[in-house]
Amino acid sequence: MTELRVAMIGHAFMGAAHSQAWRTAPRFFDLPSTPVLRVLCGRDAARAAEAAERLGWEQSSDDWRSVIARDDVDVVDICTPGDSHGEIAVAALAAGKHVICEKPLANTVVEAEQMSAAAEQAAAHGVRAMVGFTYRRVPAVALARQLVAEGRIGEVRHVRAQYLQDWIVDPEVPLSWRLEKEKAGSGALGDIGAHIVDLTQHITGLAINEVCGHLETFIKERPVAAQGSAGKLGGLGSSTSRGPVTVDDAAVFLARFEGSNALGTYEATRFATGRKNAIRIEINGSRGSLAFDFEDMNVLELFDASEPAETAGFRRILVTEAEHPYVAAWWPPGHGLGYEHGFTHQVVDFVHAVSAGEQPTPSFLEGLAVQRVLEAIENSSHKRTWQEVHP
Ligand code: SOE
Repeated sequence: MTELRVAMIGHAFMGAAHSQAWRTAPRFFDLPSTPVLRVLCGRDAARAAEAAERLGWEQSSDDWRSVIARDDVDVVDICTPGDSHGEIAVAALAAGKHVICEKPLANTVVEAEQMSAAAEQAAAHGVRAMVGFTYRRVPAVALARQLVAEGRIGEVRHVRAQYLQDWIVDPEVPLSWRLEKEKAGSGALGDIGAHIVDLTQHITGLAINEVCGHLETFIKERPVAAQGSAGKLGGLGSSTSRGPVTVDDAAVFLARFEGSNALGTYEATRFATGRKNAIRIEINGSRGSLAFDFEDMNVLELFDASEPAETAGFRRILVTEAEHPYVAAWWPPGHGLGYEHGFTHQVVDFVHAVSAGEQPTPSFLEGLAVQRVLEAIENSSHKRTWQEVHP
């Protein structure tokens, strides 16, 4: 059994999610190589050391450049804010390390293009890169994609997607990196809109080629965060001074798809009071419909229009059977999976692809495609017109 020695850069919310995935994957799945949690890296040496201890890493470092130069590291897992994804990923690929990078791939299309070009060059030498759109690996989502591909709902007419959160409804929630354009690129659009762009393209197999959108920032100034006060999403503790919010709080957009006359309607917001992490996707086709809500993530709803009208209706499929994607490795039927399992499945698929010398998905090219959609939505909002998504 070979080892796959991992270095993780960043150790906040995503770092914790990725750490549990690296630890858990080989315990529940048969893997061709065993992940080794070699080194965790963060900007502050003491905090990185504490996180390494808590999250199960052998060593810690405060210098990502020296980490990616190490001979005893095979994979670099990037869990930092978007403004450093490009620099770290390009350098890691050039150093011959496989890369997993958190979503969205980058803060701009230009950076995403550079990353995608670096990934293409690296692939020629057998070095692989993947972007972490983890919700693809929720079993109900993976099943939805299978059912669409099998033609169970026929031709797709409507793609309806919402990603609803409410963690900054309170105007006193302080500023954090997710509310800074320089660090995050955009707000709800890139953070959670990126997920529903990726998910709907993944489930339907359709590529968005035109968009019309509007972005809104409801709360334009917020308290400056007090030092060392960040909660899971950077939302606790504030000082008395205030600073500008430089990203969108919410994004709505319409979309058209290449080679299809399907209509897409999308909403990504951090202001859906009461909704915590509601990723709602409904696909209406000529022969049926599918509906998913992450707040009930073990369920996929299916409507089959060929059934007799008197008994037809949305059926709740409890996606916990061994026949369902990824589920056989876990618990008996009905016992359910959670948020963290998507990250474990991501590691499982990554390790299989890398060990087999294959391209893991989603590739950086797919990450770039999402970035192009996001940019077109921003342009549309500024210009107040439809915008093509340029390949
Ligand atoms: C914060 O909005 C966030 O953590 C996103 O950054 C993640 O991608 C999503 O999984 C949950 O919400």
